[in-house]
Amino acid sequence: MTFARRLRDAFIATLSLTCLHGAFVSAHAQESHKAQIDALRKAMEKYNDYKVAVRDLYLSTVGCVHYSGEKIPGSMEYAKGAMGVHFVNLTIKGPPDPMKPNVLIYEPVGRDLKLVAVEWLVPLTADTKEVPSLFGQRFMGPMEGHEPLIPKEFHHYDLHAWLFKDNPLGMFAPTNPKVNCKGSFALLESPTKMVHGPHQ
Ligand SMILES: [Cu+2]
Repeated sequence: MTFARRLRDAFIATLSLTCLHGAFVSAHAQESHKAQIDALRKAMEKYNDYKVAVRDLYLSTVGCVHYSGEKIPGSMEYAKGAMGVHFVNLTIKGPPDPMKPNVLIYEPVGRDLKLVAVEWLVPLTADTKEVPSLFGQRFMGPMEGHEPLIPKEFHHYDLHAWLFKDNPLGMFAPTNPKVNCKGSFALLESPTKMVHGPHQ
């Protein structure tokens, strides 16, 4: 075997070991995210009764938010679908806690509300150095507040997790085409404007 060939083989062996290591690390990360998501789902189950949520200071913003799927330059891209009724807890502060989302999302079903997702809403401040992330998912944004329920000046990042209803667009997609706002006080929102944040 020539030296060049040995060198090449050694290089390939190192490369494949590195790739294997990378795959192992990401599989491991996914496993631990899965365990964490399962624990979160268990902890949030009690909020399927929205009265329990209200008593814990998750307060309803009333409107069931949905998007038409229309794309507007400079605005967030939301696939056609609903984001549901948001219950926001303003007493939860600080960096996003994977076990304590500050928003619960309900789907109106008949005269009831069913818990379908949770969300982390993180304000953009002068101290924000990087895009927040949880479970290996980067938050969306920064964007303006979602008018008319949240003032435009509330620049923020957010991440949704559809823990209790399958989302064909993915567990962390912002809208869910399987959720609907029929029969409730519905708000058709046009996508929020994107704003500038730290370098991404
Ligand atoms: Cu948002």
